Amino acid sequence: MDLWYTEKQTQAFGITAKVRETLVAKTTEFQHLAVLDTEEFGRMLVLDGMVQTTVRDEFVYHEMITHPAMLTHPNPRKVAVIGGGDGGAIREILKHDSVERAVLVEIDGEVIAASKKYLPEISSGLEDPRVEVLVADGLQHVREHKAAYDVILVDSTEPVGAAIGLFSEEFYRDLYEALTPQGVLAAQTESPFFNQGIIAKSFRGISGAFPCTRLMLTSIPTYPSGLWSFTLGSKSNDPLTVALDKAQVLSTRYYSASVHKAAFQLPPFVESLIRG
Ligand code: AG3
Repeated sequence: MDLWYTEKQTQAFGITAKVRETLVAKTTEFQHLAVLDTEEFGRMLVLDGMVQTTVRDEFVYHEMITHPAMLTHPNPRKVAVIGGGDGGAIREILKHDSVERAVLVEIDGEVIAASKKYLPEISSGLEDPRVEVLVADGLQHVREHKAAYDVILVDSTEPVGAAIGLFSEEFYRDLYEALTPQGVLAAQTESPFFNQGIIAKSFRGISGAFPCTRLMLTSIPTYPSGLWSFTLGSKSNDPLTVALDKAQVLSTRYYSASVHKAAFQLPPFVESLIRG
């Protein structure tokens, strides 16, 4: 029997993957959680019906949410990931020798457990001694930590359910306060085809809190429309002009110094979303 999984990315458009096996399908305290083994993209983590990551294309997202922000800081020692329970961003953070402590603040412990069990290639970094895993509310954690982190990555789901607050102006101001003087924020900010309002609003919110705000684009085949954005907020260094020598020593498959520079070049229809 053929089994196919469809994510309805909008009311009228979706993505469909042929499924070899359903490894997990359950409702946690916070959301519906599934891990599917798909034929084309390998194992896939799905939360509330939305594809979060797949073994085959996760490197693009996790490298791009992590390295541009990490290289924008001259010496990132303490780093936090808000959300990101699959551990992919943590794995990338640990590639930077300067890192002494990486804190994962994930609200749903079952996402961490399922990722450890079924997505070892993505979650492996969670066992590293530099990593502290907290099953906690990221909003509260950020509010309660002042000048505590050099880099914070907001590796959230879409702004629905528990993640709504992670796209608010108040949260962006709290992130600013939680960062050290040269601190850098990177947040995933959705698709310029399907989520234009979110890009505009998060860019406005981050610009309201940070002196330097930059939008980046990346191609991620399993995400809505395949074109995805991240927004960086930086307290003192501009991600566009920062030195990228350290990019050479990172072992990456998508990120490089030239990809870093290219990612900030925006087509006019995307530029117009943030210059309104
Ligand atoms: N977080 C962003 C996924 C959003 C995808 N949206 C969707 N499929 N409708 C990914 C977390 C990976 N660590």
